[in-house]
Amino acid sequence: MAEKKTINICLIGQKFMGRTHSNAFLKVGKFFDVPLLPVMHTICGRNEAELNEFKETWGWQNASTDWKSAVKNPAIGLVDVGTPNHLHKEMAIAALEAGKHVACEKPLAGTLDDARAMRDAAKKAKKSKTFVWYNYRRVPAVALAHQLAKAGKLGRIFHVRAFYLQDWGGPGVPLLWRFQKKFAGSGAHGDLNAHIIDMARFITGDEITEIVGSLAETFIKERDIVSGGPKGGIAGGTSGGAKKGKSDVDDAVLFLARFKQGAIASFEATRLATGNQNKNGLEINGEKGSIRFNFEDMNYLEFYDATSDRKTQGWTKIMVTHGGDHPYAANWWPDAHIIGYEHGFINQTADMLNMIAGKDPVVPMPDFEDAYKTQQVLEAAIVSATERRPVKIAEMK
Ligand code: SOE
Repeated sequence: MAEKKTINICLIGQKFMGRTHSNAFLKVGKFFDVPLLPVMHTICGRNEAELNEFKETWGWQNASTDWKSAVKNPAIGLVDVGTPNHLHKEMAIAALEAGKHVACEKPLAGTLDDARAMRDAAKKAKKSKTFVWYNYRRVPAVALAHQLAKAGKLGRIFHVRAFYLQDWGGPGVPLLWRFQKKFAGSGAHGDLNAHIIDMARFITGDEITEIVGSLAETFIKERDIVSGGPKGGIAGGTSGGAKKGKSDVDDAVLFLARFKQGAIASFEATRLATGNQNKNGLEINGEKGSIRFNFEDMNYLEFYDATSDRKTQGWTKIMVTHGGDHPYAANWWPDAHIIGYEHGFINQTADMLNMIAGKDPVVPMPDFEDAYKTQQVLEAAIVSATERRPVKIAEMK
């Protein structure tokens, strides 16, 4: 068998996303016939002891606490940024200036200014490809929803009803970086609304043009300061005791929006929807049909075909695991041998490697330009909530 070409990866970040991405680089070549095999060359992080352990656990060849040198290493082909949002800009731009392909965690950045600088740097770096980890696009059920809408199965779209509900952000959770604007940019909004805005744009193929009204709420205004400064992770973390610090991000943001082709939409993101752990979903209603998705039941897409025989019309619960018909399914298990959260990341890695080799992804991939559009919507919703007015996306330059 001919030896495959390879590409050396430098991943910055060794927490939750560091693990999902490492797992994806490790597995992709086993399940996909990719034109380039990723080599897990360098893992970067701040805590040397943790980093060395991470390197051994996941099989990275090198570990470095100096990301600035690591991204310039001529051996590296793809830099993957999996750090808190305030670091995305500096890291991604340094990697682009070093001529690398760059993958970046979502949201593109904590602020619209940072996101714009990243988009502009990507435009300048003509030889580099950019990718953003909006991983839910590559859940087979979501990819199928995109394909159905594109094939006209929904017809003209009237409604988008999107929600991302989590409940880990109660008062017992300390002041992680995710609760501080200087690190995260925003709270549930940038973390969760970012995903559903991206998913809604992806499935409908349409763009949001206006935020009509928006509500941002911080329910828990002070949180325990963690010893040793803000820690990563989403839950857990140890409280440092009596000292409290200000949480200056939203815990929940709800907004209404209009799409260019006339659909009207609602979006809700919260970390305090008790009983909902990762309920990321949406319903889209069109003239010819509707779709429904909920990540907590991620192997299914529900479809209502309004053009079918009236006698038997009803919601069809499609198990999106059929290799011959469903996106990405052929790379996994036989029908009905279901997949999980990590597979979206592995599917995305396969598409990124294909794209670097000049091939098409299975479904469209967000680059920095595309993710900037999601960032504009995020920003417009915050302006709308703060100034209590409708905001056109075109105002968000
Ligand atoms: C935490 O809210 C989090 O890990 C997000 O940061 C991810 O993007 C989301 O997919 C799951 O929840």
